[in-house]
Formats: sequence, structure tokens, C-alpha cells
Amino acid sequence: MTATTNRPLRHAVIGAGMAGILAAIKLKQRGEHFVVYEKAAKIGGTWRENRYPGLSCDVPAHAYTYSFEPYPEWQAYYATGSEVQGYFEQVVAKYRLAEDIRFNSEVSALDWDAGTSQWTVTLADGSRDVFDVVIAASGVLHHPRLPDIEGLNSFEGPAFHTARWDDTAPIEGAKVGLIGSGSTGIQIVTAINKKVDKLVHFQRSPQWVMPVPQFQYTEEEREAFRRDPALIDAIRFADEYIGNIKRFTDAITDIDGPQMTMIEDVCRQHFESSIRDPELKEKLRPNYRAACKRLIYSWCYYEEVQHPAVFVETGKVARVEPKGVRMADGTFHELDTLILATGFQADKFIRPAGVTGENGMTLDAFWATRPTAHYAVTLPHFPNLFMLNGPTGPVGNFSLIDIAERQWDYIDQLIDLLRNGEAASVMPTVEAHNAYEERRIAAAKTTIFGSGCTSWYLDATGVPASWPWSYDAFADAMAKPVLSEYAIRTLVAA
Ligand code: NA7
Repeated sequence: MTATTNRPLRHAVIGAGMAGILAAIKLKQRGEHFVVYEKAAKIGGTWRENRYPGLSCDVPAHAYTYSFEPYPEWQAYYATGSEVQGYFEQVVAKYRLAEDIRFNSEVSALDWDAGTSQWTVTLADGSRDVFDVVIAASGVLHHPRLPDIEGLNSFEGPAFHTARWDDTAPIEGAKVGLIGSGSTGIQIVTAINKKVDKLVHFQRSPQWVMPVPQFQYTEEEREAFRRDPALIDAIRFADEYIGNIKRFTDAITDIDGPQMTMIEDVCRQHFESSIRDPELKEKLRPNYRAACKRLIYSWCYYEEVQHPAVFVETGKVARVEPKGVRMADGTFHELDTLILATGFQADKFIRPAGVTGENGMTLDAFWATRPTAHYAVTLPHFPNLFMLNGPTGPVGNFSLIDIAERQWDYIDQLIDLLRNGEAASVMPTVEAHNAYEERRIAAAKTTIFGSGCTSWYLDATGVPASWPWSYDAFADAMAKPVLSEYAIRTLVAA
């Protein structure tokens, strides 16, 4: 499909995080009209909201970049969160996107008008505008999930979710409680263990840990990257890295195959050879298969958790009291600060914005059982609405930038139908989408994510909410939309 751009379109992009910035660059390069609505005062999405100590991106830095914007300045193989935020800020500056972003502008409603084939976008302040296309790039992990623990509000010291980090909270020389042992909780352990007087890590489930290398790039290496971008490509497109991604997705989908056996062996050996104290070892021994929950990629967790200031508490929390946490067996942990690394409501996506599509269909109604989108990108009943990193997309230990770029290629081809005047609106048919979901759900149940653990990868019914096939299958699906799966309304008919 080649666009002749004979119909000027107005695009609304929701969110100025990694995916929204991508959409904005692509639309700007085409010279099309677009507005990016961002609820906060800054760009960056999850990298803006998360500032906790130890935050790093668990995808190698040179692979966590836009394919068209390599970055010679990365300080280390795995970048810190603030460096990643800095990367996105300099990309936004380079493409002069600030002028296209409306900050402090939360979208509260999207309403489809079948008569004009347009979306009305309503902001929280009541203002409205009308667009032909909406790109929902509102992220996945940004609505904190607070634990339902009795007495949480009674705690006298600072108690806060990791995505709402309190810089004034006592950490240095303090007694700190940390609830949650996902990627966030584990990174925090490694960052504050040597600063605190005591760190009580309340761990409901232990984690499998994949040992990974971490090293700093020297100034000489960065200078070489600046002079010769091929050196960066040699890292990010290396067979070793790309091969690892493919092997990882193969492992997720072929859970008794050789790739998964290899992952399990590496994690088990790392565990067996790293923990010295037998009691701690039993506390940290997972009772589910490696990669069922998102694997922890760490170069230092097992060492850092053995620091004498850290106590891993695996008992049942009874309640939070004004001065600390009371366990079900009566044990009391006196604390100055309580950190909640309890994850995110991963099923919200663009919500709580109210989205109303054709014939009054709402997103809440369409997603009553589980959030879903056709090939993770488009939705029946909601024409000209496209999602980046939407539900049922690939998740795992790889770069979501790559995923979003491939999704953009798919979306762009559908928007071409609108640009070149072939269509007034485009959305998947209910039949095509239902067939996709049926196949996806059947396959998802057989992936490692469905092998018997809890995680944010599962939907409310316990089915993995992700892409259940290989990386290559995803790349193939995104290369070209199957137009017979789409209801394409022409301008005349509209
Ligand atoms: P995760 O991975 O969802 O982890 C949340 C952790 O919090 C996990 O260990 C949970 O235990 C624990 N949790 C949640 N609620 C409670 C209660 N009520 N009591 C005790 N423990 C609880 O979130 P993260 O922020 O670590 O990481 C999210 C993603 O961000 C990560 O995967 C990367 O993609 C980046 P559970 O395992 O449910 O027993």
C-alpha cells in the first residue's frame, strides 16, 4: 500500500512515553497534523514515573533504543532509569516534539461519531477536539497496585508505592520495610541494602534470577560509537542478542523444548551456587518454573540479598501498625519507612478514559472479560483507534521499543487506507477478532506464563494476556495487515 496522502488527516496520540514519542516522530516525518496528549508535565511515561533507587532497564541499553536513533552515550550495558529518561528527552528535543505535545492534558473520553467517521477527544478540563485517527500509546504499567493489607494507612512513617518515590523518606541508617519481590523490589534490595540499618524484605513469592553481565562502557568506547554507528549496530543487531530474543520466545512457547531447559538450567545453577545460608536458600527457592513470572535479570541480587542488613521475611503479614508490620505469628518488625513494590494494574491500558465506539459500544463493555485487541493493535467496534503496546502483545525479557516499532509499521499501513482515500474508517471484524482471540487463548494457556504461578502477565481469568507465539510469527503478522480481516468503510458509504 502506498499512500498518496490525498486526504489530510488529524491524529491524536495519547501518551508521550516511549510509544507515543515513536508515533509522534513518524507522523511528524510525514508532515501530518497530530497532537500528543500527555497527562503529566513531562515526557517519559514509565521512565518518568519510576525513580526508585536501583532502577535500571533489564534490556541491554543499545537494544532499548529506537532503531533509527542509536545512542552512543550509554554509560553501561544495562542503563539506569534516569539515563533511559534522558535518552527519550534528547530524542524529543532532536525532533522538536515539545511543540506538538500538550502537557498536563489527561484524556478523559473518546467518542466515535459514525456520521463523520471521527473521534471526539475530551480532556479532563472539559475541552474537546476532533480527530480522524486516535493512537493509544498510554502504556501498560502505570496505575500502581496497592496491597490490600489491614492498617496500611495507620503507618506513622512514610509508606509509598515505588512509582511514587518519596525522596524525603528515611533510608540511610533507617529500618526499612519493602513489600514485593518483582523486578522492582529486587532492584531496590540491591540498591539500598548497604545504606539501611535494616531492610526487611517481605517476600510473598521468591523469584528465578537469570545472571546477566553488567559492565560500564569507557569514554574511548563511546567515542568509537559516536564515530562509527556500525559498532552500535554490531551490539544491538548482533546474532547473539537477536538470537537470544528468538530463543527466549521459543522457550516461552515450547515449554518442554531445549531452549526452556537451558533457561531453567542456568537459573537453577545460579541459584544453587550463589546462596550460602541454607535457611535463606530455602526462602529464595521458587516452587514454579523459571520464566513463569517475568524473569529477574540481575548481575548482583543473590550477592546483595546476603548482606547482613537484609532479612527476607516469608511469613504471612497480618497487618500494618503505626510503628511497623505485624506478622501472623505475632512477630513485629519495627520500621521507619515502608516501600510498596507491589506492581501495577496491568489491565487498564487507556482506561480510566471512557471510550465509546460504534453503536454505543464502550471499552469497559468490550473488555468485560479481559482486555483484548486484534493482533494487539486494533479493536472491533472502535474504528480508526490503534494501540501501541496494547493488550495481547508480546511481553517478556526483550525490548518493547522493537515491538512498538513493528506495531507502528502495521498501523501505518492501515492508516494509509485513510490517507489515500480508500477508506473513511477501518477496524477488524468481530468474526476475525474472535477467531484470533480463540487461537490466542488456546495457545496462551500452553505458554510458560500459564504453567502455574501468579503474575501480571495473567488476565483476571488466569489466562496469559500476551502474544503466545514466536517472535518471528509476531514479526510476520506485523509486516502486513490481512485486509480481509477488516471492515473497511469507504468515504462514499460513510
Ligand atoms: P510485579 O512484577 O507485579 O511484582 C509485584 C510484587 O509484589 C510481587 O512480588 C507480588 O507477589 C508482590 N505483592 C503484590 N501484592 C502483594 C501483597 N498484597 N502482599 C505481598 N506481596 C504482594 O511488579 P514490579 O513493579 O516488580 O514489576 C513490574 C514490571 O515492571 C516488571 O515485570 C518489569 O516489566 C518492569 P506475588 O508474586 O504476587 O506473590
